Amino acid sequence: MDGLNTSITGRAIANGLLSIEAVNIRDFAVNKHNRVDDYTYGGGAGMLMQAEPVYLAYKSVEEQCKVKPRVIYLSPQGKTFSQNMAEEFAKEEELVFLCGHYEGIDERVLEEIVTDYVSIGDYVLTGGELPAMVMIDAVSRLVPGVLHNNVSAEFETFQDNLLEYPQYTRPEEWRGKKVPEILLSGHHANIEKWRREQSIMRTAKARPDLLEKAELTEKEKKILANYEDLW
Ligand code: 4HQ
Repeated sequence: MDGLNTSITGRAIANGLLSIEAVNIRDFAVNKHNRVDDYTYGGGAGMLMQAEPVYLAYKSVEEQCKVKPRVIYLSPQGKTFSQNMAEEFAKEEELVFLCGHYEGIDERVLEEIVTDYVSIGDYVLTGGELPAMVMIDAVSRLVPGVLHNNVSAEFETFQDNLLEYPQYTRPEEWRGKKVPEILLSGHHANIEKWRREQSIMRTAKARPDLLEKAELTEKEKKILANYEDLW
């Protein structure tokens, strides 16, 4: 889980806020060549991970857990990962991510140990490690103390089913492009109003599917209807 040792998650690990351990299922192979894959019954292309090495690897992890952990299997067949799911998983003390390779894993061991089937999106990868790292990153930043400014985890994108408003830093003018005047006004109420409007407009344009779940005031709905007439 190399990529997680850098940046924000890296610091959280160094500070003892998170710990991430990887277990190699190959170490639990039940044959001489340390193989954990085999042909599929019924024929067809590709290999499958056998039940027993996966089961033994899981049991070795479970042994170290205080309570029976949730076991997340990364698979395109799972429910699509979301911010709401990240919040749910962040409440758990420990999580187990089961990462398959080849064509997947023998169904019987999945039935035995998996509690949650999760996909990170509709595309096919070679293994579950990258999806697991994506989930670990999204869950980690919700763990208290991982982000320095704990407000940002709350107010960011998706918290209200709205995309973020545009943001600017110095200089005030860059290659002829100016920072919107209102942001320099110091009028905080107006700035908040402008940002909220920007968020709503952006979401309407880029992600109308999200906007259906957002809670807009009647006034905001009217503003949006007016803008939509202008597109
Ligand atoms: N996988 N979201 C692992 C994925 C995937 C996804 C394909 C998972 C191969 C063995 N996992 N199997 N998309 O594409 O979670």
